[in-house]
Amino acid sequence: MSELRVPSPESRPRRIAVLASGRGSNLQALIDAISAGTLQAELVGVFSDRADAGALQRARAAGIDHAALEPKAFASRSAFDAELFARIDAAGPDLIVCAGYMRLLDAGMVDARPGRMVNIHPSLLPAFKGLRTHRRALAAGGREHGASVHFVTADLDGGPVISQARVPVRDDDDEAALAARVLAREHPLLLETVRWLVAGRIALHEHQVHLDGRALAAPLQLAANNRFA
Ligand code: NHR
Ligand code: GAR
Repeated sequence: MSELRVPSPESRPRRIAVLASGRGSNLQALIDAISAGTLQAELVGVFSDRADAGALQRARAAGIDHAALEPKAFASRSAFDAELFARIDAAGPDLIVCAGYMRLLDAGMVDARPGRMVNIHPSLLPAFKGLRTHRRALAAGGREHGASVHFVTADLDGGPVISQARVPVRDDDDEAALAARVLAREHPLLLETVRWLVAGRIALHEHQVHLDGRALAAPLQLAANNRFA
């Protein structure tokens, strides 16, 4: 058993790096909360595998360091990730947030940063790991869908789940309508989860999520008032 402790203020994850491949609305939610003073953190870099990612434009507009790496310029996935993490490490983040990052990450790089990387995934994990989650949720015919924030481990979308937000699936939903309903809950879910990480209240110990030093029995659930119930 490792000793559980509340992190000292110095070890709290104040410096955040974001990985994003797409439009960057989750990144924007972080930017807006920091500038509104409702998230005590600093964005130290935004990194992408796509030079045309909207997330990079949002970083530029907010004055945040940003970089795109071109996968085709690297001989292998591990060479790409070695350069990516060299750039990330140079920014000195305490916490790395994957927000719509669409590329598998090297297991060794992830394992070397236990408890320091989180991902927001558009499903109620462990349901619908991987891609095209909204389409698959509709095809499965369930009445509920949502989003999860989990610690990133080498096990794709299989790391310990920290928190979830649920939405109903409606009879007339298509993929776009369902994705939009989930996305509207992703932003407050990501913000509240990052707030608790920054406050040092959530941590990963021995492959389990701990809240205030105790193992969580089930993921935190985001309520309608955007607080954890
Ligand atoms: N890497 C590791 N090691 N572990 C995780 O849990 C990860 C990860 C990298 C990304 C995000 C994840 C998601 O939220 C994520 C979690 C990409 C793929 C994928 O298959 C799957 C899951 C996720 C991200 N990517 C294809 C690939 O070959 C490319 C697909 C495309 O470009 O359209 O990298 O869903
Ligand atoms: C979000 O819905 C996020 O959950 C999802 O991509 C979208 C990114 O939106 N992530 C994945 O599918 C990871 N494979 P954004 O760029 O506007 O934040």
